[in-house]
Amino acid sequence: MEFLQDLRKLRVARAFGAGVYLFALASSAPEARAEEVEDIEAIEEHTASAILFSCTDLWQRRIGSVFLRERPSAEGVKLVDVLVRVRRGLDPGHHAVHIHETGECLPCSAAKGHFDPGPDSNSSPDGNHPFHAGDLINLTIDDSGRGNLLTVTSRVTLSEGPLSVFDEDGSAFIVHVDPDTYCPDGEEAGCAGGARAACGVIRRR
Ligand SMILES: [Cu+2]
Repeated sequence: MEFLQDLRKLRVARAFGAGVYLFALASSAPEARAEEVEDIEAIEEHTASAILFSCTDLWQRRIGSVFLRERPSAEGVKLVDVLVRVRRGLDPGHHAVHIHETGECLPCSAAKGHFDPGPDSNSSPDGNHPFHAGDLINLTIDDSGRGNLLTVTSRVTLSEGPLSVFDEDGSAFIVHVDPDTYCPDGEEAGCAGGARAACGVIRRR
């Protein structure tokens, strides 16, 4: 849950301004303070978020949010932590979650297929699943209508490069009405989660 702690630090820094945050750290050792500030700079550098809006509600109400943070693994591989939080608007159970190829949610179909850059790109949701770069795992919603998904992917990056979600037309998060079966028998209509329940354009923080 280090990601959640970092997220909290970032929120504190944003809410009170870096100056106040540094003042609050005044009682800690100077090395610790320097480390905290470096942490925040690193977090600020490659973080992104998306506000999830309902695709099924006429008013397109906000139902949750997504936070993303890129960090290097011990071997220097770019990893992206993904935290999806939903507070309302979805039925209890499993829901497919993917990064879709276009940063547009009006309407939700404008997010197009699954994010899958590269020479053999195939963004067809059911046709090339679960092999897309933007494929993630199911989000589980409990009986109170809430759910959190914390996962990690090395298939996309927030920093520049061939796998960056910030390509020419951006990218969007989609949560689907149905579970992701991960299409074990190849292409089958709806195996990647069916209709779209929520959409959020990914933006740099
Ligand atoms: Cu999808």
